[in-house]
Amino acid sequence: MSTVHSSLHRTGAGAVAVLTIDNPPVNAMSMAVRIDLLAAVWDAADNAQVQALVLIGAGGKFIPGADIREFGKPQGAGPVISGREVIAALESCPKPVIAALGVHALGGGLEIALGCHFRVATSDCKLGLPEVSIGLLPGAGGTQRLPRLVGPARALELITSGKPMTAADAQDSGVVDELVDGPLLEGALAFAQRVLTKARPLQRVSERNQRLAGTDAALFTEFRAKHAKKWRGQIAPQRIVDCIEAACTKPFAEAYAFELAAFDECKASAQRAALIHAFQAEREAARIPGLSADVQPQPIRSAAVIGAGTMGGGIAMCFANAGLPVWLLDANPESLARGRALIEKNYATSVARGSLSQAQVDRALALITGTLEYAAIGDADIVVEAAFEDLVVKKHVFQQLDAVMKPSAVLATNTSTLDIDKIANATARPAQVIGAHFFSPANVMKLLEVVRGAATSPQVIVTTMALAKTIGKTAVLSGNADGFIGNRILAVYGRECDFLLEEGATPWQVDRALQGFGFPMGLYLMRDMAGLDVGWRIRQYREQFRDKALRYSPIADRLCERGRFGQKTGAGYYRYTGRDGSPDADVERLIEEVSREMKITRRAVSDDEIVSRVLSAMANEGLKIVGEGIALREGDIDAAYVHGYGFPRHQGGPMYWAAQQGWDIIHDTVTRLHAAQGALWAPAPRLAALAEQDRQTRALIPA
Ligand code: T1G
Repeated sequence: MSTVHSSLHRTGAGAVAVLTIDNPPVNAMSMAVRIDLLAAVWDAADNAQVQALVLIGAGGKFIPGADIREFGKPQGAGPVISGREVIAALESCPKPVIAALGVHALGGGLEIALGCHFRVATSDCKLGLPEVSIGLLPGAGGTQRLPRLVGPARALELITSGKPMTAADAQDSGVVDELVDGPLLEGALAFAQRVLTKARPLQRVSERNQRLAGTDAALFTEFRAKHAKKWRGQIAPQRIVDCIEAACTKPFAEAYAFELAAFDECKASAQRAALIHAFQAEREAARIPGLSADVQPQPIRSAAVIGAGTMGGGIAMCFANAGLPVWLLDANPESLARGRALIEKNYATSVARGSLSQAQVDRALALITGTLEYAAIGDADIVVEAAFEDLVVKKHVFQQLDAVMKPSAVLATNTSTLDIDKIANATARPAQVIGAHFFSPANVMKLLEVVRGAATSPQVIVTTMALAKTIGKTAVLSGNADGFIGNRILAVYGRECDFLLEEGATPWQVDRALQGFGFPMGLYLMRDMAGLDVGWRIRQYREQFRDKALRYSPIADRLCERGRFGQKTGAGYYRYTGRDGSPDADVERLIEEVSREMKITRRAVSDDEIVSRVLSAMANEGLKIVGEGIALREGDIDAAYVHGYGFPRHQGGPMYWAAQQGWDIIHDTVTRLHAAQGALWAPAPRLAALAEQDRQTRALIPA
C-alpha cells in the first residue's frame, strides 16, 4: 500500500498533480514515504500533461518530520532514500511545486516544504524545526534554507528553541507565500493556477542569499555566550549554531555538507537516544493499560480551584490559559485579592518575557472569577482543592464540595503528601475523588501526577489524564502511596546527598556534580530556594513515625535550628547576597561536627561517585515503585522526573540512565551499599534478575 497517492486536477491554467502523503497517525516521513514521494515527484515531472505539483497531507495534516521510531533502528533491506534526495528532486523540478501545509509542518516536513518553490498554509498550521528536542538538528537543509527566508538571527532562535511559528508569523517572515481560508486543497490548486497563469519564476530557497549577506560574526559569538549555561553538556543546540554560521560563511553546497556531518554526529549521540526515549515515555505515560476502551473522558468545560495561594493561583492560570472558565475560591476577601494580584503579577512577567501576548493575558484573566461562596462553583466540571497541606483542613473542604458540586463533577486534591483515600472518605462519592498533584510554579511545571484512590472510578481517571493534555501538562498516573512517585524518589535522592555530606562531600561539591550531570540546579541550591522550614515542619511531624533503627542525617535540622531557612533568611546551606549563594565555611564546620557525632571518618568523595550513588538509589527505588504497582512503567518515572524535578532531559530520566549503565552495574552499587548501610539500600526485588540479564548481555560483547 503506497504511502503517497497521486491524482490529476485540471485548473484553468493546466493540469496539476496532487501528491497526498498518507501515513497514519500523523503522516510522519518514514522510509516508505520518502521512497513513494520521490517516485511520485519523478512521475509527475516526467508526465507531459502535468503543469504543476501540489504536495498535501492526508486529512489536511502535513508532515511532522522524519519517523522518529526509525532512529537507532537498523536500516531495512530495501532501498534507502534520504530526505535530501526527495528535496533535491522537488527543488530541481522544472515545474512549479507547491506545498500545501495544514495542522503541522515540522522538522523534515518543513524541510520538504522549504525544498518546494512555493508554500501555502491554513491559518491554524504550526511550522517549525523541533529536532533539537530529540537531540537532533534539521539535517535536510533546515539550517541552510530557513535562515535564507527569516534571516540568521531569527533562525537561531527558532531552530535552537524548536518552538513552532504560527502560519501568520510564517507568512510575515516570508516562509509561507499565502494563507488559505477555505479548504486547503482548493486553495493550493487556485494558487497553482495563479503561478501558472502569471508564469511566476520558480523560487529555489537555496539560491536566495540576500538575507545572509553581511551577517556579523558577533551574532554567533553572542548567541553562544547567551545560552552557554542553559546548553551546558548538550550537543544539538551547539551544532545548530555552527550550521547556521556555516550558512552565512560558506557557499550553499559546502554548508549543506557541513550540516549533514553535524546531523550524523547528533544522530550517533547517546543524547539523541535519551531524548527520543523522553519523547516516547511522555506519550506512553498517557496510556493506561487494562482500562476498557469504552471508558471515555467526560468533557471538562469549566473548573474551580479552592485556595488562592501560590499553588491555587498557578492552577487557575493553567485552566484559563487553556481557555476554560475557572472559579477561584478562598475563605476571605484579603487572600482572594492577594491571590488575584499574584496571578496578575505572574502574567505580567510572561508578557515582559514575550512568552504570552497582552491579548492572551487579557483573555485568560477574563476567565478567572474570584468567589467566597461554595454555592457559586457547584456547576463546574472539575474542582481542584489547593488548600493548606493539612488533613483536617482538606477533609473539611471536601465535605463542603460534596454538598455543593454536581454529581458528575471530578473532585481533585492537589495534596503532595496526604492519603487520597482519607480525603475521599470524607465525602459520599469517593469514586469522584482523585489526586491532581501540580508542581510549583503550577503554571510553568509540566508534570501532573494523577493519583488514583482505592475508589476512584476509571472514568474519573481517564477524564483527569485527558484534561492534563488540554491544560498543557504531561500526566503520570500514580498509586496512592506515601510520596506517590516523585516525592518518594526525591526523599531517596535527598537522603543520599545528605549522607554523602557526612562522609566527606560539601553541599557545593554535590551541587557542582549534579549540575555537571545536567541538572539545571543542584539539590542544596534548590532546597535553599524552596525554603528549608517547609521540609523541617514535615520532618518534625513525621519524627513520631520515623524508624530510629535506620540512618538519619540531622544536618538539615541543625541548619533550621539555627534559623538558616535558605534564601529567605539570607543563609541556608549557602550564604546569600540577594539571590546569589556562596559556599559558607560555617556550614562545612556544622557538617564536620555531625560526622564526628556519627563517628564517620570523612574521606574524599568524587563527583562521579556522587552522581552514580544518588542515581542508583533513585533507580532502585523506582524499580520498587513499579514492582508495587504505584507506577505503571519505568518510563513514567522518567517522564515524571524530566517534567517535574528538573532531571536533564538529554539524560532520559533516572530509569533510562540506569538501564544505559547496565542493571548489573546498578546491582553492584546497591548490594555494596546495602552491605555497608543496611535496610535503606535493600535491593528492589526485580534488580537481581535485571542485573543477570545485563550481565549475560555484557558477557557477549567482545572485549
Ligand atoms: N515520527 C513518528 N511518530 C510520530 C511523530 C514522528 N515524527 N510525531 C508524532 N508521532 C506519533 C506520536 O508518537 C503519537 O504516537 C502520535 O503520533 C500522536 O502524537 C531530517 C530528522 C506532531 C505536534 O520532533 O511534536 O524530522 O503515542 O500524541 O499532541 O530534519 O507529536 O499515539 O503511538 O504527540 O497531536 C522532528 C514530533 C522529527 C515532531 C502531534 N519532528 N511530534 O502532537 O499528538 S526529526 C518532531 C510532535 C526530523 C529531519 C529530522 C507531535 C505532533 P502514539 P502526539 P499531538
